[in-house]
Amino acid sequence: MGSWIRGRTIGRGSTASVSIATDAQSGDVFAAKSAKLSKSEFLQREQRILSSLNCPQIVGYIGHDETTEQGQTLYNLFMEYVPGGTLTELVQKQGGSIKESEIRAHTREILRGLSYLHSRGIAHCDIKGRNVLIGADGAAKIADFGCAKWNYENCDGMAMSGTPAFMAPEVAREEEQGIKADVWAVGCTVIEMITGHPPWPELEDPISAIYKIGFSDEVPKIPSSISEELKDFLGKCLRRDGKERLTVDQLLKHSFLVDSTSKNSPTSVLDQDFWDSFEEEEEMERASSSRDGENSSVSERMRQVSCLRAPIWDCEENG
Ligand code: 3AM
Repeated sequence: MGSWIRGRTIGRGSTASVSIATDAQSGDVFAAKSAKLSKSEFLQREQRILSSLNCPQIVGYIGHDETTEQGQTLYNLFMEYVPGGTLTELVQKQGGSIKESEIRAHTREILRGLSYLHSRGIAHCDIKGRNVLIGADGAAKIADFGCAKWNYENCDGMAMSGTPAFMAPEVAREEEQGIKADVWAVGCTVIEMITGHPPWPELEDPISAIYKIGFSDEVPKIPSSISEELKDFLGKCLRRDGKERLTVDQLLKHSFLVDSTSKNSPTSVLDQDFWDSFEEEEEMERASSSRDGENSSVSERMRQVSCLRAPIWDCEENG
């Protein structure tokens, strides 16, 4: 990477921030995600994963470097700049719900990106509206690989990560986090496109969310205002038993995505979005340094969760 100029910041987390950047020679615009070198372990992981990918439905990798700015050494990851904001913002701008034809298109794009990832043995582990960017052509691209994992990766000592409201039951129980959990999160993201909010709006905080998701026998409420095909599609993502969930390739053949006739546009608006943001990088750092071992009881797990997550609920997740 040659010389480049940092422009305005478009997102900020506790360890990484994203700015617009311009190539000094060509004038090309791209996005730079930067962290202090000493805190860049997760950004460097993201670089290793993103640099191995090339798919229109995944934010494009450009390169990386290190710079010294205001006396600090920074690690910078360069990506294509995706100008249309996040899927969450798109839904909010349209009043908290988008048409089924749009849900169909974006769900298809997300699943195509995931199909590419999963075929390479990679699970994203944090699919949600805020991690889906909208390109100049209106199509969705998956971003933020800060939590992604290779399936064969030994996860011992590596905390489960992601955003509570989008966590699959097996992730909430800290049993496993793989490609099946991405399918659950696709279901949650579809709920976000229908209602303008993550699933489980009735739960008041991340601890009760994790407890209910992990240890009850419930699934997120499926809005009644949607087409039968979309209800069926959601039902096939949101199976508590990961083995019963369809794969992304099976979902791509589901009648909701194949059938292009337009369906009713839902309007229900639910009222809670406190967990929309979540600082997973900091959480992963804290979690991996303070976990007590594999055989925690439920109450012990809840204690850990409350210790680990309480200080960061209010953080804006931008990492
Ligand atoms: O802070 P929010 O969630 O609104 O949209 C991304 C996110 O916005 C944006 O930076 C914020 C922190 O991740 N972002 C990330 N990567 C981007 C990219 N490649 C990007 N915006 C444009 N292009």
